[in-house]
Amino acid sequence: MNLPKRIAVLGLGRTGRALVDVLHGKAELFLSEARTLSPADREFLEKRGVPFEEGGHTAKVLAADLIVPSPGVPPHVPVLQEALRRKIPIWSEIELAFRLAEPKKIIAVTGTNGKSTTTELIGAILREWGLAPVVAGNIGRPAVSTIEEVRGKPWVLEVSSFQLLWTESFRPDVAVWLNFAPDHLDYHGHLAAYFAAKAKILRHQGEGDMAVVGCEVLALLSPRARTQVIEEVALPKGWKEGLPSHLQFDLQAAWAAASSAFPRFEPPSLERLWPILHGPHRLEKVGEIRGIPFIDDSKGTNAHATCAALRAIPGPVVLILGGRHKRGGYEALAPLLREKVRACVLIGESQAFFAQLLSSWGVAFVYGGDPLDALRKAYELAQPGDTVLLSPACASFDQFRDYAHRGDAFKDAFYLLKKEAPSVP
Ligand code: UMA
Repeated sequence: MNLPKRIAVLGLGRTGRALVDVLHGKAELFLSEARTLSPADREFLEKRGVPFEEGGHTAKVLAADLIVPSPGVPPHVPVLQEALRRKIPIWSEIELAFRLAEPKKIIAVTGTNGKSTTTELIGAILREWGLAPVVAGNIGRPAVSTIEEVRGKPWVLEVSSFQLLWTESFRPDVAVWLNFAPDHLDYHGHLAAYFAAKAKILRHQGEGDMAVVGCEVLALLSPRARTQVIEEVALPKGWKEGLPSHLQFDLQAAWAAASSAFPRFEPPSLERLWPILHGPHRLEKVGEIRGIPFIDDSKGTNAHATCAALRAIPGPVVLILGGRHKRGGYEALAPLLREKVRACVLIGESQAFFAQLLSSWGVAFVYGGDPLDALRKAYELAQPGDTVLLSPACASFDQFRDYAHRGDAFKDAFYLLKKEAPSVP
């Protein structure tokens, strides 16, 4: 593919850096960043001879033939709106990577909940088959930084709605769309826009491709590709025994995707996938204090995920909730909170938002401070037979680098609380 002559990259996070690394010397680059750059950022750009602006996106961006915004740049920023008006092409890094790479096959995974686990499971199954897959995308490694590595190999990509939004030809051989529930309304503006962005994972597929979709997605659209419904996928013999029900769905999706992309392989032993199924920050049991289990579900960044976590826990729950909320979609939590949650401990910048919601639902709550304070309060509220659950239904960026950082901070706090527990009333 011939690259456009002048490319403007918005944002210098993981995606921006990967784009600069891959594109410098191949196009005239311009980097535009909303925050003030650190000395290390400046050095990074200067070393590569890339001109830049910081502290905001100005009209300089509009001199480009192509704009590649980082996923975190919302579509309503004025410079993108103006670029749309002027018909300057805007591609996500996924679209660009798709056009540049020559993989053997692409399996892409999206969904409101469970996409990282499913992506990792697919990667692990393909690895067991000796296919040397390259796993990238929203999972943490920009796709564009893997275009050399993936030549002739399977590409397993986690793709978010932010990345799908600015695609115009992205066509995976196998598209997995797990589920759909309100999320990221702060970014997309409204539910239909979030849905439309996600739907782009299926948009360019044809009859020769495969769509692996959950029931709730199929209820909303009919894929053009051959379709497998995740809930109907039969797991290989022996995989179901001892498998907690909340993990079954992701495994069904992963098996359907892997086996339809590469049909002639025998299923690996489930034990090989165990470390992923029991990975950190998703319903991970951290420990117990005087018989009260503490569960880290920091991956629960939206109401849909928190509902799944609450359903997976048998008894009453003290729930640690809050962070950067997504402006809506929380109504789904109301029945489960009323039924299962003894009280919530509210954390992060959304305390007032949830205080209002929970009051209107008649759910008890207290305010928590830092992780140790929040855990202390949760522990004080918990009664024998209860579980303390961190499943915040919110993004972590108000206080933490990401959900893993949040989960780790709470784990550290758990060990401190355990030390002081004898003196906790
Ligand atoms: N920035 C601007 N202008 C803006 C907004 C942000 O210049 O209007 C700048 C910020 O100042 C910052 C940079 O953009 O310097 C950050 O870009 P980014 O937020 O896109 O972050 P990256 O480091 O590039 O990480 C992104 C994804 N982040 C988001 O979607 C918010 C990562 O997903 C992904 O792993 C990475 O690309 C590699 O593909 C994270 C995520 O939270 C894990 N994803 C959401 C989710 O899973 O729910 C979608």
